[in-house]
Amino acid sequence: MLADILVITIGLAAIVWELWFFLGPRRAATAAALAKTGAQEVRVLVKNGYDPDTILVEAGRPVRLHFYRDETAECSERVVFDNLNIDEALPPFQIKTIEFVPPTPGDYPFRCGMSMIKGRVVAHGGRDASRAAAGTGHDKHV
Ligand SMILES: [Cu+2]
Repeated sequence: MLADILVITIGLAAIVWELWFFLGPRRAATAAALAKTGAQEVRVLVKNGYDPDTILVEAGRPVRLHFYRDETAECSERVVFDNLNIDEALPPFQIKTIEFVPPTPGDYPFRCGMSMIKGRVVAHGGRDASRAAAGTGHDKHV
């Protein structure tokens, strides 16, 4: 009887953890900070994934993503933006800046060379989101 309760309890705990893991809160999207140059800049930590993995920008303005690859795992050694024709190496423990201008509002997904880790740049038409967030939201990787 006690063993049954234990098994059920462990089973329920596993289910709850699994639900939380797959359905729980995601990291919030990060709005790019608008630099004095007019470029929209974000630092992206590359370690077991991309952090942040959702980046909000304004379409038609230069975007500069500063990828810092804090690992040597082969998985993340390249970063690929399929719909921008970008495929670049990310040297470990260095900052690699990827620069582009999202031509139109929409989604610009990026991924590692094997599509195992993923992120996306979401370009919007208005200006408010990136202005409101200018200067904030990216200091945790400094
Ligand atoms: Cu990979």
